[in-house]
Amino acid sequence: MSRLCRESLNGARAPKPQYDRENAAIGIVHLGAGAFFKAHQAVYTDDAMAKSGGDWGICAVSLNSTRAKENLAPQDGLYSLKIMGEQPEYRVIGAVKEVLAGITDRADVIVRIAAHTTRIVTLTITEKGYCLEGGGALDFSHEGISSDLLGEGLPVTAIGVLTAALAKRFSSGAPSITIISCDNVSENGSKLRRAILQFSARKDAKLSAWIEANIVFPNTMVDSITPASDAALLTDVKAAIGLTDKAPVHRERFTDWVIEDFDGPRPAWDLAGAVFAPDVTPYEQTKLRLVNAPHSALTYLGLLSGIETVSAAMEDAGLRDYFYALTERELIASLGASELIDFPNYRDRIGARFANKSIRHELFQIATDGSAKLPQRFLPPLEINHQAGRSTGYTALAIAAWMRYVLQTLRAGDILNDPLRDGLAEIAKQSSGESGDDVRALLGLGEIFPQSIAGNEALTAQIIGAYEALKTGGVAYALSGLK
Ligand code: CS2
Repeated sequence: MSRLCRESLNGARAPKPQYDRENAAIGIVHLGAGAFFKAHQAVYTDDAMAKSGGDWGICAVSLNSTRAKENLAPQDGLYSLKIMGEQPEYRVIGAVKEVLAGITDRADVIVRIAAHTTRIVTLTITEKGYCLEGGGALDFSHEGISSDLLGEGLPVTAIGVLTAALAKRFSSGAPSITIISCDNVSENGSKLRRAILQFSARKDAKLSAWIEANIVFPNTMVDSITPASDAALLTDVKAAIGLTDKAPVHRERFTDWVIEDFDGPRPAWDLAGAVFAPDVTPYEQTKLRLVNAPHSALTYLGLLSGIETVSAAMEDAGLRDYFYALTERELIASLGASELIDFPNYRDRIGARFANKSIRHELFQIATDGSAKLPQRFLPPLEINHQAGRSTGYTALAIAAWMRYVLQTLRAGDILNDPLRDGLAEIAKQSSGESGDDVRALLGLGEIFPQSIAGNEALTAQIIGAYEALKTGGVAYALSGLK
């Protein structure tokens, strides 16, 4: 069977790009060419070009792997999107016009971002890609950051690559560019801006002042459940569109994108359903607390119960009740009042999205990089509720479940994908295994837990209690202890 590509596109049995793809020039560079980008921002851009054209082709870059390029370049950037549901739908997305791999094409990536025709950079580099320390500032002790600062050879981190490209734009008098973080990090744009300003200040004070005055980093909220692509998806897509596609993605039908409004050229993303808002904070906080936090909580409790997917976790009566109680008593409670968002209704929609059996969303996937996700997801509600004298036991159990999962996995010699893996493995080896020792050792990781939590005896005792309950009686027992 032929492979999906420019020549075979007409024969695809699925809706195709509805714009003059051949003549749409590249106006966007995206860092982090993974499934989420392909299922979310690239689809909005595809729709925006279909509605109102424009030179908004995307150069998709994966900084640390060559896989996206290997799979997408032979397809001329084309790939299929499957919308999961009882009646799945397929379409071919054409917004990606060029694919680069940081490992082999680093100089080209910098040139592409610096090109005068590039007006937007978007990023999905995951939490750890920002190289931030616990307080949200740039971590200068990060290996990649310190080597990028030394400046021998081309930069390896996203922060280094962006700064190098901005330096070129500065010296060549390129028009303004907007840099849009699309990761699940609270105040993602502000944090990226701060990291780039801190980094560039150490390189070149004039460059840093120019970035500060000229480059905008809007905050955003992104949402759409996108399970990793698997072999079954490749088979489905082949049967549906009649062509081989080695780079398809699948996601739920629901999708959401709120972008802090900015001056500057952009695709008609609003016509594609995105919302430009003066302040993204309420949307972003609600999403992190009511989608991502319960996602991670169900993940660790689910994995400890031998459950594999989010929908299976929602079928377990104990975990389903826990989802509703955690969100109601602690996560919604921590958000305060809102005139913009109806929290219970929002939460109920999340409950339905999580329970959707047409989506096989592996808990193992969500467990990836737990140490970088946990501070975004669990710590703000824990602290806010603790200070307000409200319930914290449900969130404390989620943290204890992460601890238990991490140490159990490492002690069993199983795979743990985490940027702090080495430090965590050291704790797994050194700690006595007694609940108080395990929990205190993990709370001592300053990259994750601020002193306000690690040094708080009441919260520490609560997490130790939950950890002990998980250890001695398992998940059902720990859940039964929640009041
Ligand atoms: C998930 C997210 O893997 C994870 O950590 O919580 O990817 C989640 O599916 C998306 O943010 C939903 O928009």
